[in-house]
Amino acid sequence: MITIGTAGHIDHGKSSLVKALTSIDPDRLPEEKVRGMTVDLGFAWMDLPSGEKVGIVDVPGHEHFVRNVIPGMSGIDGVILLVAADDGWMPQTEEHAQIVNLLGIKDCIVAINKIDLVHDEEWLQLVESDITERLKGTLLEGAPIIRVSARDGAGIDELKREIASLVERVKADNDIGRPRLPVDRVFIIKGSGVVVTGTLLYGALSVGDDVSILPENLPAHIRSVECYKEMSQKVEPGCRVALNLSGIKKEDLHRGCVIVPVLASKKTSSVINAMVNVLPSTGFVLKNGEEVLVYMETGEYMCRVALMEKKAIKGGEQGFVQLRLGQEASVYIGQRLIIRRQSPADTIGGGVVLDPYAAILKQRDAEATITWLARRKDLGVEALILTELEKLHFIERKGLLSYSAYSQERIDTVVASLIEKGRVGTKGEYLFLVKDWEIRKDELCQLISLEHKENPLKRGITGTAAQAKIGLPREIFLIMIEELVTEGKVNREGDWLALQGYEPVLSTAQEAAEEQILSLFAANPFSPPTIKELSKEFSKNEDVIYYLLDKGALVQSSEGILFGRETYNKIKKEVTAFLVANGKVTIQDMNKLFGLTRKYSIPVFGLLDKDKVTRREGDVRILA
Ligand SMILES: Nc1nc2c(ncn2[C@@H]2O[C@H](COP(=O)(O)OP(=O)(O)OP(=O)(O)O)[C@@H](O)[C@H]2O)c(=O)[nH]1
Ligand SMILES: [Mg+2]
Repeated sequence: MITIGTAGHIDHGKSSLVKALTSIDPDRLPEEKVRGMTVDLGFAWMDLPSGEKVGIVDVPGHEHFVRNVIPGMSGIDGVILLVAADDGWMPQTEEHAQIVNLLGIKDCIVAINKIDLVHDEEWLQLVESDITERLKGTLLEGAPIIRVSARDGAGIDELKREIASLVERVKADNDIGRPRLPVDRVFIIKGSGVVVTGTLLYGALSVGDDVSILPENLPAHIRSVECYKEMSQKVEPGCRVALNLSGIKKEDLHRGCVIVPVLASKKTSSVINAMVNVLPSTGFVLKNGEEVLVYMETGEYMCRVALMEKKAIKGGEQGFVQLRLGQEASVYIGQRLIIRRQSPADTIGGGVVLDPYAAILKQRDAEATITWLARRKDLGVEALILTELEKLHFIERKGLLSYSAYSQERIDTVVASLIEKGRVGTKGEYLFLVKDWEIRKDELCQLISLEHKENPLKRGITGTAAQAKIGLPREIFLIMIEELVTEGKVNREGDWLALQGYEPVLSTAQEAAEEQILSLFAANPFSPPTIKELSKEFSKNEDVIYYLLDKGALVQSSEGILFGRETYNKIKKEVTAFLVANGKVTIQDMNKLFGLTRKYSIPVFGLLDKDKVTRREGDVRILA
């Protein structure tokens, strides 16, 4: 299914032509009827001889309402550009044609309307050649030109035939399984509730689907679906649709919302890198820091522009920019955008999103970012995959480029060929660049080595700390460690990671401190110090205390009391024997057995409980 739109200057007969084609008056607002002028989008549809239906979006021609034109053109595949025979090409003919071109709308028919008013063939030919000339160099170049009269019906059949062949031409496979409905209208129908309309893109939606409303990410449920006034179970992309939603209030919906299936992946962004073209005709120069209005699909966003390459982009030039939106938006790679300024209110350019989830640009990264974006410029799927992996390093297969206009199958096919070519690797659920794998493994070894250097008395680094520092997904981190262990590069003990063969090295002073500490514990086995006291006493060699704890030569209770390992093992052994013989052990028993005061018995019980030797029962301990 496809939807087409009208375009053209005010009063050139767009709405009249839609009515002549479809018998539906697209001007639905009372204000529009009174003023005889379209203010907001109108919708109609017609049947083709093939039986297929074509949706038509009618746009306003008045220069004040250009901001309503762009949402209407979002998602349409073809356009009828109207030029009144008596007026010829006018300012909004120009502006609309530019928008059509910037949005990359595939196909166009030019209709010269009101031919009933002009009987001068020479004049008509002049109008025609003017149009032909003006469309040169745009996507609209070479579009068929049909003479019509919406008033007396002349040429309407020919126009219908031309629309039918446009539909044939653009009929593309626009179902990539990633449905999104940019909302252009929200209203309430008595008895049914909230209804939203829009041109459905990229995938089908069905009755019963759970959806998210972006950018707010609110949940809703599709209660019923209508396509050209007919109820249906499922609607195909390209179609004008009306969805009746439950679970959401009208106030939470607005033009600019996007309805998508409930997904786990990224949904919105406010920092976008794009390629933009500045229109030659406006005399406008896009400067760094400029505040502009950006239109994407049916949304309008205040936005600040950061230029990457040069100080300014002049009319007729293009360049990479970063767009910082004033609010979150649902954006995908390849999405078209229009740029307008507020005063004077005119269209100054447009572009295409190359990275919807960009990091705030730092000047020192500009050059690398430009090179990276340049590789994406043509939006080829292979280049997108490679650049995406370069940026994110490790990506879960099912999430790769989920915010693009490529289907999962297409991406999978190209990934498979990249794996075959040895450029992309895969482990677990993840994909990565083959060259990245060894680099990251080296980085991991360097990280451990750095830890050895900074804390030579420590056993190494814990896996948790290493993973956080290196920033790898857990699954990949574990696979990488496993590989390093197998290769004999890393030694793993519990959660501790060390380079193979690493032994903590003590200086002479540290060795002396170690000896003093251990003899202190040997001298007072059952009235040992707390870690605080010990740290105070050995303040110059605090790390030796941690080294002894790491090594297991000292044991620390949760209260901070330290015991020598041998003493603790002796207590453990004797308490176990005592329990076997007596069934329970009390604080008094601990005093009798080891001369431990209450201050020490309670921490010892804590340690024994933790080691699953004992278990608390009232005031006594029993065997665990
Ligand atoms: N004589 C003649 N008048 C026409 C024709 N088509 C439209 N008109 C008249 O032109 C005026 C404007 O027509 P609309 O269809 O409202 O024009 P529009 O392009 O939709 O105008 P906006 O939506 O405001 O941009 C109306 O008075 C129409 O009756 C035509 O083919 N011949
Ligand atoms: Mg109109």
